[in-house]
Amino acid sequence: MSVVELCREDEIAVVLVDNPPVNALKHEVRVGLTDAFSQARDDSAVAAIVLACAGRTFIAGADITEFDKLPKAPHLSEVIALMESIGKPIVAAIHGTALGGGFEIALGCHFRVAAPGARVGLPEIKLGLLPGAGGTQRLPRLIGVEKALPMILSGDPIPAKEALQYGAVDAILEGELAPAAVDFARRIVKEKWPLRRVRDMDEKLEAMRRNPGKFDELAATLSKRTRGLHAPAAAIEAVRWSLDVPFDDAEKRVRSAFQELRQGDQSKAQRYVFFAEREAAKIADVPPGVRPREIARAAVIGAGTMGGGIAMCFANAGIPVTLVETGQEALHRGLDIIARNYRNTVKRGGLAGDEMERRLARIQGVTDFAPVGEADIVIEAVFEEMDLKRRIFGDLDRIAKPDAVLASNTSYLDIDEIGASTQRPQAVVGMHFFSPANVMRLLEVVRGEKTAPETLATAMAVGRRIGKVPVVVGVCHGFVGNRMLRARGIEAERMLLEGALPQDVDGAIVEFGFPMGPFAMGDLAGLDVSWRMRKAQGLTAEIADRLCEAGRFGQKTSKGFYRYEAGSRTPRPDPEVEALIAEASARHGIARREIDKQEILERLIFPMINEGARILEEGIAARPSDIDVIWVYGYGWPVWRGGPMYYADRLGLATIREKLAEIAARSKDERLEPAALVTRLAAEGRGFGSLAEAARAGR
Ligand code: T1G
Ligand code: NAD
Repeated sequence: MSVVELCREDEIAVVLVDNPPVNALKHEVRVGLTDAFSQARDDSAVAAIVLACAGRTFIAGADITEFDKLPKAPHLSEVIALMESIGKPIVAAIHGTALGGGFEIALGCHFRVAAPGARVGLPEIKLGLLPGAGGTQRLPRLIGVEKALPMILSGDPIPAKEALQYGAVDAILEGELAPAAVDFARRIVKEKWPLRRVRDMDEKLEAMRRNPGKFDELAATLSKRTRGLHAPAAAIEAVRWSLDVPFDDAEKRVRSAFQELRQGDQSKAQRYVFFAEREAAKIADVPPGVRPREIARAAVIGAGTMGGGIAMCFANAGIPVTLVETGQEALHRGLDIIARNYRNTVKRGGLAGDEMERRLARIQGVTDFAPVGEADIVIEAVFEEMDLKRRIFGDLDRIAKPDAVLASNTSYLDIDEIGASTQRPQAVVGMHFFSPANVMRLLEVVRGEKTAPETLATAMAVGRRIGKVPVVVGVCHGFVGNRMLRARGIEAERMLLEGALPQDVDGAIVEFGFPMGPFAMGDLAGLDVSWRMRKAQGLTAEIADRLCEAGRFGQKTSKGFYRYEAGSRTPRPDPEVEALIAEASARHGIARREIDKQEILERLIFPMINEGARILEEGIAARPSDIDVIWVYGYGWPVWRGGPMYYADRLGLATIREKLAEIAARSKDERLEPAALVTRLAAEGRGFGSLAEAARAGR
């Protein structure tokens, strides 16, 4: 079956793309499009052409898997140039998502019609690329730079209604799209609508051409959060060319800028993360036939820091949620924080007022457990105390629906032990959200020994439905993310004793690409949270313990590893902390020394990688790429570095093994000795990536 069909509805030709699952523009599709449009051009009986797609979506872009190979002609821009040369009306009929090259080919049509639920966008920036087939030149011409540049730099699609308001689509058609699009094309022919190629539309650029300073202002505002990334700067330059470079010259420049980014390390890493995120959704031993349960209502126990955010996730996804607290005071404290968060989003223009009201109305606050009996999924987010959690799961066992999923948001505790406090451990699973829960996209789905496949599949499906990136992990202390974080934290503390200061350590990892370092992060989360946990486990952290004993819990007390001026979240070095650290070094008889950035980075990152290897050895994570997805979506690992395990492979495991041995010797910590997996793969000249290849090949 060919991936592109040409059929006729009398005088209207329909070019139909059918390349499941997302009609990606692989080489064969480009060849098929070239043939179909050429035929339609040469057939005098054809008065107009409709470009449509079979399956669940319009073209969702170029085939990303082809980017690791040499590009083959015809290139997408050549297909679009052919379309623009035909001189017969071409209508793009968009359903699902027209993304990247898919939206670019639609911009190469004279008209765009969309189904009500359709979305259009240019997400290339999320792959470390820029739109390579005219999106940077045609979209500004169609909707103006003020609208086009934010779309290109965020990479986020917009819904059909907004696209219509912007002029990115010409009509939203109800009912079956393809026949409606054919009728639309017929009207164009019958009423002789003027044919304009988007590339020839300049009127929306005039104002900014006369005042290019406005472009610089807009670009500066929009590129605030693009530190370390190459693609945003390249995309901004390309859109600037739409103002002052002739179309065809600009296209040529875009093409070479695109090729340069495509071959760059950043885009390779971001493409790796794209597929890693999709791999993470596949659970090896849960047969594809296992259906997730229908979730019509949720319940959250505890409306504290996490419970409130989790309830918002469900309300945002349109799922009614019951929020349970111990008493009215705690309940209203939780509900007030939720309402305040929504109001702030509305104030920032990120949410319409009426939509806020709808979401708030979906959250029902109670202080009695009875309503939990109506929920299909219950997520517990009370204090991190095992006895309390076991008591609550015992209550849930009696109250919750027979087929309800019972989940815990515990950060560290044993899901099997929690499950054992019920008669239905098969329904118990961990759903570990990250703070702030309504913002952070990562969700560690903790699989207990007795967690049933349906329970797991349901937790994963719910995770995707509330906009999270769910990753399955096994039961161990701290699961995957927090366990590796702890390995990093121990070495960070050691470096303070040996000579570094918090700002040195944080500075090095921020330069590497993290949004913040371990000490500023500790201050943000509250040093008392992990202090309470360390004490409960008889663990110590020399400096952090001293700070907590001095009542320095971080931002919440305006003092932690740093000091914070009133109303400011900016960490400022504090001489009191430096004195406390120097005194601790002296007490340990440690002569403080200069520790350079490279050493700091290696001692923060390599122990994490080593712990990641142990996590793979123990089967706590199914794939190295799952660990990378966890760190990119939960812990601020820079996406353009792919993740700790991907990064390790770039450096080479022989180097990692060697460095770890050095660090272990200096820190006299056998935990830092290279993990067996690191040693084996290094000896075999392999990387972590080869494990996934072996798994895929069934070896
Ligand atoms: N190329 C290759 N494979 C793709 C793909 C693509 N563009 N998009 C999806 N897949 C695979 C995916 O790996 C998965 O495979 C399956 O399809 C279903 O995807 C020239 C340079 C469209 C919103 O960035 O955002 O055009 O795991 O699980 O949740 O300027 O896929 O089943 O084996 O994500 O319903 C720009 C990427 C490319 C869009 C659907 N386009 N795709 O989401 O399904 S660059 C994108 C998505 C470009 C031009 C440039 C989403 C989706 P498998 P899925 P979904
Ligand atoms: P929190 O102290 O902010 O909130 C806990 C809430 O639970 C409180 O409001 C308390 O009143 C309520 N509660 C206690 N007993 C209850 C009961 N019997 N019934 C109903 N409500 C009850 O704590 P948090 O930071 O939201 O943490 C909650 C859980 O989430 C813990 O297990 C924690 O480890 C985990 N977690 C926390 C974070 C984080 O960054 N704070 C991140 C991930 C997971």
